[in-house]
Amino acid sequence: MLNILMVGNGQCGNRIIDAVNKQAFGGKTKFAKFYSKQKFKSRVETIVVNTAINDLKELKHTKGKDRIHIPHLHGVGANRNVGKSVFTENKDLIMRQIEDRGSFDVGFVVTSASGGTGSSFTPMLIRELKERYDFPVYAIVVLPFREEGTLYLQNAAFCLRDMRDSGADGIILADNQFLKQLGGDIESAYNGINDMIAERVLFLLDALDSDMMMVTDLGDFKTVMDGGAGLATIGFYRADKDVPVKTAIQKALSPSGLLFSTNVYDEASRAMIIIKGDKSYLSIDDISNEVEKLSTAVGHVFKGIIVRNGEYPQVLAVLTLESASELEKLYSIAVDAIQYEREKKARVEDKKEVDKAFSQLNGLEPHY
Ligand SMILES: Nc1nc2c(ncn2[C@@H]2O[C@H](COP(=O)(O)OP(=O)(O)OP(=O)(O)O)[C@@H](O)[C@H]2O)c(=O)[nH]1
Ligand SMILES: [Mg+2]
Repeated sequence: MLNILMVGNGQCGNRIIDAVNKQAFGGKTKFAKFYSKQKFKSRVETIVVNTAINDLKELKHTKGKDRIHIPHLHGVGANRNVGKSVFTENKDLIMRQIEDRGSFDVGFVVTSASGGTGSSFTPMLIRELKERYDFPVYAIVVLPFREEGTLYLQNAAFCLRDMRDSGADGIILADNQFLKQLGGDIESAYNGINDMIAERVLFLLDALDSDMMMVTDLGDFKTVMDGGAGLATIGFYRADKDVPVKTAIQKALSPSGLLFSTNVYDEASRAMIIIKGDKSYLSIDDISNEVEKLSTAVGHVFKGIIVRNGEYPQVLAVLTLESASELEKLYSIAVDAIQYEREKKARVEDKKEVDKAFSQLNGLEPHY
């Protein structure tokens, strides 16, 4: 049995953990968390942290004891500098909550890259965890819609750099912009994306702690995550009808299955593919052929197989990336955004001229 820590920071991180709890408690209603047990084989501790009380209140499937409110009522307004100092002031409170929950084999910390709270807390929290404990810690990071504005773009760029410097054992990317294809209004797009991430995380946890026909375990996961440039993403496909396993694997690796835009055959560096389903779908030859195609392009591919009687095939692919051209594009627009903000600040400094105009009134009173 594995001991797994999952922390979600800021609104986006909180909501994704809430989606994990929703699926883990099998929760159709918000009361499921009180009556049912999480459907994990592992011991999974979920914790959500936020500076905005309203973001925490809005959660439905996460127990009250798992919600940590850092006094700073309305968030930090996308200001990562404020976020960093609020984290430092409240570090002991957060670390105590984690310490109280015993020991862990692996940790995941979830956040958006572009807000203020989660994007500043997460690299600092990972650094603390790495200093105190020796379990691997992975970040799951959500990238912004590109049209969300200059502050979010610059935050995303600096957050990812801090994340790299934090000692995180890997960064799993999910991209709102790429996943926008799901359509719908913003609220349902968020929920759809959060559910996608939650479903993949739950599948991964199941696979790391399963008696598989052919085993992949935490050790393999670590090796996969060690490959590449410290960045990774996840692909997934769940068939809802009779689909050959070969097709299911291809779909998991195609853009419609991935959380981040990449051509896996060009950019992936190592991979782990886990196939779950009824025995009738698990032809070793078909699976091996498909996996071989990927390993020819990528190098090493771990494969795992889980038998689930009566289930259509499901495929999860964890892929570390050697390069990420989509991220390079994001950085180039982020640099423009940073320059834009800097120039604006300079212009505002000039506007201090306005103060000079007002100062002409010094010592004068209105006369009527
Ligand atoms: N996928 C997804 N993205 C979200 C969600 N909520 C917010 N985001 C994205 O997250 C970014 C904003 O970050 P938040 O997580 O809201 O910010 P925060 O960490 O709470 O920080 P502050 O509110 O600034 O204190 C934007 O890019 C949003 O598009 C969500 O539920 N799902
Ligand atoms: Mg917030």
